Amino acid sequence: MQNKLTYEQVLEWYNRPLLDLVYEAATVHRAHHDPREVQISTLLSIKTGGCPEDCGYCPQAARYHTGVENEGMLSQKQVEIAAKRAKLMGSSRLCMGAAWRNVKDDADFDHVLDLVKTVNNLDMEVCCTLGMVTENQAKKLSDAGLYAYNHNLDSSEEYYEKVISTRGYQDRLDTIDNVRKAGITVCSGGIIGMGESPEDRCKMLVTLANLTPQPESVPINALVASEGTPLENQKPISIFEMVRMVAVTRLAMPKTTVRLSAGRTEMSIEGQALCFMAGAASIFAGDKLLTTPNPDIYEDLDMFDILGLKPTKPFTKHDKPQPEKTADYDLKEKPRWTRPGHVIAENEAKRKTKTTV
Ligand code: SAM
Ligand code: DTB
Ligand code: SF4
Repeated sequence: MQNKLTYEQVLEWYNRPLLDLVYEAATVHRAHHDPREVQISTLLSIKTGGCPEDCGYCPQAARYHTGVENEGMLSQKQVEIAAKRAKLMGSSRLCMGAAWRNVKDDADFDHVLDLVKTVNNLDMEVCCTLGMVTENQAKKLSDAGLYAYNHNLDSSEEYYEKVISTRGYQDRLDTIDNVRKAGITVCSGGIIGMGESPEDRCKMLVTLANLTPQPESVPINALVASEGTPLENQKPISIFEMVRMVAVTRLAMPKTTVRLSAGRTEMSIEGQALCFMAGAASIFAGDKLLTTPNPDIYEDLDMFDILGLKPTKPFTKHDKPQPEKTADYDLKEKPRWTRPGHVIAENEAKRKTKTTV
């Protein structure tokens, strides 16, 4: 049984002098991971824009005026080409994202299941991030060969409701539980720089660290302040906040793969090097994240050369899933996702701008 991590402990780590914290985190990192390896995940948006949710940070929310259009789903051929290119460039994982609130049992989901099979057949780890999923849907993804599911808590429970009104924190936790029950590895992390306090960041890490087992990967994103979203004017976080967050995540979840995620276009190689020293062991690569820019893959490969890093091979930590068909999907299942619907003034203000234009 895993010991419960306390908020006090996490806050104490968070407030340590930076170099003491990095030294401690690097020591823990080297006890559990090969410090020369960094895993590369390539992101691919398979369904962009038009999302019904009101996430204050997201350029894909249909209600804000962000310039991201509602597009159709990528075809199997498009995904296969993107996956092969990513693999050639050193990616061990393809992470497919859809701008959905939750998965529905429809033809689009059947298409996603085919995409999962296609990428798994290329001997890459397949990750999806599709919004909330029920236990049956998670089982179907698992049976198709899904390796990981990304579903971020994004912040503390208290701060979450200041940023999103269309879904609740418990729905996120329930989805993670469904993913876990289906035997898929869990990828869950958050965003810093949304106006949350250090205490909120620590609370989110306590919640993640007290999941049993802990998530296999934790992405730490710096907010990409996108024009038209309620958070468009947020001040960028400093690299030292990112390093601190990575280091505390490393201490809170020693075996987890900490992923240096959105925000790398604003970071120097020196800054990213400090993050790798503090325990980051993965990046999102590809010239785009989902809709916003990311460093060029050749620049990333140069960075790997300079720092003496090598990309992790696929299935280093867990075996390749073998697609199978389980007969026991409970078709009577009815998802009950919540819609808190409280008013967030900043989100409403951005929506009004859109409708009056
Ligand atoms: N719609 C699904 C959902 O929300 O779970 C999956 C896609 S959603 C874009 C996945 C994650 O992207 C979010 O949970 C959030 O952490 C991250 N994200 C979205 N917009 C971001 C931004 N502007 N800056 C940093 N991270 C962002
Ligand atoms: C995660 O934690 N970060 C990625 C991935 N999981 C899906 C997404 C970042 C999105 C940044 C905004 C955009 O490009 O639209
Ligand atoms: Fe939709 Fe996900 Fe963006 Fe929220 S974060 S608006 S759910 S795509």
